[in-house]
Amino acid sequence: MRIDIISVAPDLLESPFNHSIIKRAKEKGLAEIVIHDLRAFGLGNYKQIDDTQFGGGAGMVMMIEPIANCIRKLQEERDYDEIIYMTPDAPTLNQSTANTLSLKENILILTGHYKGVDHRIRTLFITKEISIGDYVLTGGELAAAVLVDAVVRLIPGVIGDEQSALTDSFQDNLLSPPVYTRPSNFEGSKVPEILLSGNFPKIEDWRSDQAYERTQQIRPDLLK
Ligand code: 6GU
Repeated sequence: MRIDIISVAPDLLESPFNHSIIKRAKEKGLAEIVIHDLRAFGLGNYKQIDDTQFGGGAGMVMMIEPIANCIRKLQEERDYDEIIYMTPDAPTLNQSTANTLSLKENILILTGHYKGVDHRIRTLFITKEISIGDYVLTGGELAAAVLVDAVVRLIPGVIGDEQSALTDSFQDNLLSPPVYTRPSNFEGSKVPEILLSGNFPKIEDWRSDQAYERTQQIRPDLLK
């Protein structure tokens, strides 16, 4: 999978993509992530990328031309399956969206700053808009890092243990059951007996029950 990201703060994206799973995915050639500095497409001597908004109001708006020029240049190289705009006023990211995106070949992600982008970018170029939750971040970079992490780890071959991505919380709309490792008794606090029983069908039943109970308690909205 190839992921291009357009950003006004490319530095913010260096570290998250050079660690652990994403780093491994890049090294194995399973994911290629390229960051593009929008400033390079800024207008005039000052490389302007934002301006005051029509109709008045506080806050700067990202201009249409630098973004349009950047997107069009990237489109000369490849066709994108999705052009995604990261913004809080959008549907919230969930596991199902991550699963769908992990099957794509080419994704372009635009990260916003300030008051956001000129709305015509959204109507003319963007095919999908994603928020990562009901709170406001300074910019879309950290949100893009969250999206890329959620997607890249699902690409077949990225996680060694294929099973583990499938048994994550949310893959079946349930939270994960509790997990334990040694010691089986820590200062009198014991691991549930069933997990030491060796009775694997019963252990699976127990895990399912726990997943359902925890979801009921912590995130009843997931059960609907
Ligand atoms: Cl995608 N961007 C920003 N700036 N804030 C957010 C967000 C995105 N998702 C939640 N908050």
